Amino acid sequence: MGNGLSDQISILSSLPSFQSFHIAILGLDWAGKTTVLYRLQFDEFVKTVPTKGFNAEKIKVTLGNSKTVTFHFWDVGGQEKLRPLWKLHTRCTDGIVFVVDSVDVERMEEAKTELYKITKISENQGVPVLIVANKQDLRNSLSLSEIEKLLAVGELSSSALWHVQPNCAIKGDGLKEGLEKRHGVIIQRRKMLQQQKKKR
Ligand code: G3D
Ligand code: MG
Repeated sequence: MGNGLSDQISILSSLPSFQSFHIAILGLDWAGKTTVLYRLQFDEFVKTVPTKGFNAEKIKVTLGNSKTVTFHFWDVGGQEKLRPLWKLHTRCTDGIVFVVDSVDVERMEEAKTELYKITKISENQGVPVLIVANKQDLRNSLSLSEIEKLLAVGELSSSALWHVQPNCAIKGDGLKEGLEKRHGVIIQRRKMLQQQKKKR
């Protein structure tokens, strides 16, 4: 599910191969951010330890059309004391991946508050947001529509260009599918920003 520009934008072929994209991976502690990052990097489950600061990884991802795209991921710790760092890591970002724990009903309101806080700051207006509904393998996980409702994603600014992706970081790669869906929008936004810069 999503909003804004069509997911079908097919402008990937116009992307120079040297280009890389900055993506900030955010979300509450324990949501599964680091597991998601390592699943993407190693294509397997890697046991994590709590992130004290951040993990930065440059990863080449092969998207559906066999095009390989380089993403520079910043997985930033989600504990309350580390959340002020999020703003620094989203400076000039091409996209935000916001990971939520689909079974953590009690902290969904807190996740919503943080999601709103980070997407509402002026520098992040128009930044594509991929909301990863993680831990969908667990029996008591909330459905996508329940998560969308609890996070009130419909009330996010229309320019936030959000998309919600179901995921199980232990078994599969929902993040890759989600990135594929956001990639066209990310490229289009970068081109638009470059054109605006030239006009100045
Ligand atoms: P964080 O980086 O957001 O703080 P982590 O979270 O990646 O460290 O993961 C927190 C815990 O959630 C870990 O538990 C991890 O294995 C688990 N986890 C991450 N993704 C999934 C998932 O999709 N499904 C399930 N069932 N668990 C997941 P442990 O006990 O391994 O430390
Ligand atoms: Mg972590």
